[in-house]
Amino acid sequence: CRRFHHKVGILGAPLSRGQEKEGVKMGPDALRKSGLLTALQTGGYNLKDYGNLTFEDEPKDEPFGIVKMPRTVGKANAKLFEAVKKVKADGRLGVILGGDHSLAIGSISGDAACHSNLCVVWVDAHADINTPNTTPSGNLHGQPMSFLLKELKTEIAGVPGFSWLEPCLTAKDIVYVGLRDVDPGEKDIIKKLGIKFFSMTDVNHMGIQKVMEMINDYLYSRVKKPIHLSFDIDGFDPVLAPATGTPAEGGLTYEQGIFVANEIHKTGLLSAIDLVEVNPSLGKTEEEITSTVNSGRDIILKALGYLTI
Ligand code: 5AB
Ligand code: MN
Ligand code: MN
Ligand code: MN
Repeated sequence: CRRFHHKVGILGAPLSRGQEKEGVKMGPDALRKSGLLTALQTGGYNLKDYGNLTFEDEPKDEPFGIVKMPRTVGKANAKLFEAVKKVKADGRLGVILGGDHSLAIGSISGDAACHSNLCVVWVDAHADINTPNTTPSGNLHGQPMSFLLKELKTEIAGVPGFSWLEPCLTAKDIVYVGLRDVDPGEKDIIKKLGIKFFSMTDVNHMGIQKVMEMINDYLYSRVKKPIHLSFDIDGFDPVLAPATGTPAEGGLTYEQGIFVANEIHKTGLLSAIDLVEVNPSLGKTEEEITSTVNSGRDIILKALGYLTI
């Protein structure tokens, strides 16, 4: 595992059972068709396309409490975990195209298997830190963070499909950007664990530049740590990225999102990026789909330093 590389590995992860809307499994191909790979090739990146993983529904996948499709989501994440480990073992920066955000369980675990000191920047309208006990919806795309945190290990004990998983992060390794739709149970957890976050209110008050400076100081300025960027497209404002399952008003502008990605590129520490929750079938017009997909594509390109001088 090397820290600095312009070797990139693209991996499609059309997970969809972490939520209930049709179409999010088309995310990877929509991002591919946006010209992502050709841009990187012309940009001189050493690119390897690992293709799209395939996932199957587990038979008789009864809910665990109210948690839906646990075995299906667990097994898909185990597969993704192995695939991301392989990309990292090949010495490549991982680009994981989603798919719903439950894929962060496998993606971040796979990245952390290569980098024990991994830190995570999570850009999202939502905190995705519900536990099987606090989830209001039962959807696993609202819970990945609770499966990744060592502090919450007892909360996820016994969820079928996840016996392969060992939590790899601690609360101080993560920072949120863009929060604006956080459930009461999630607020309690964030407070109790002292997780660093910058809500949209914070972004609006201090500006995205100050936010990124503070993230830099907090996460990686003292000790250089590899960064996993988990970017939920609903971190963007729905005006820009409407084709997603759980849009929330008052999100990041295009320029703010691109600024975040560029700041992370500039650290030279990016290890992998997830681009999740793009759902082309939820665009009401062609323009809504294109705007959503191209915004996601541009985040990836900017995080990789494409066209950056
Ligand atoms: B996303 C909600 N908090 O748990 C829940 O899009 C929404 O990956 C989760 O951020 C949204 O169901 C999940 C109400
Ligand atoms: Mn979200
Ligand atoms: Mn999310
Ligand atoms: Mn570079």
